[in-house]
Amino acid sequence: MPSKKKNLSSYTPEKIPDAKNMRFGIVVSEWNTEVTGALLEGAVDTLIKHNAQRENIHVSWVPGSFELALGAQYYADQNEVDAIICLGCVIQGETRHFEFISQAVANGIMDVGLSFNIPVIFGVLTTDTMEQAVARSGGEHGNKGTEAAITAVSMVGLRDSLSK
Ligand code: DLZ
Repeated sequence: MPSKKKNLSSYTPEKIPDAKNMRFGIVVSEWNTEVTGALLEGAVDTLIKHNAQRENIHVSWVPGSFELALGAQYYADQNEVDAIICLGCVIQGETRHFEFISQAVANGIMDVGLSFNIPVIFGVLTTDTMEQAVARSGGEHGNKGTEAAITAVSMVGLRDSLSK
């Protein structure tokens, strides 16, 4: 378990590849928009910080996290982006909905990435409470959107370095 003060988004910017020529699709869930909007802001800010061009960052909203994988597949199918970032927030409720959605989203996102051979990043918070989600979307534990963006840039960088 991370300590209360640990910022999970800490990283060394110099180690991240330059994203100037990279193209990104971001799929965001409308459920818990106050959280997913903050994840989106963290992701976009981070991509731009690493030199991605604003016109190369495409954002699409889907109704809920369950739809993230299909949204990602639409992007992958068009073959016009180098990486896809999925952002969502699933909060534990009183029923088993949480487990079904979380598992399905994780599996679906993994499937799209492996099927299309493109990085599809799992930027989905799965928390017990809204407070935990807020702490991880620009609060004391950082921003999972930032982490997702860094992962996307790193994976495209890895692809490029291996294809040289
Ligand atoms: C239905 C539902 C519930 C109960 N909770 C969440 C949630 O916490 N986070 C989220 O992103 N989406 C939730 N959804 C909506 C589902 O993801 C999906 O949009 C619907 O089941 C329709 O397929």
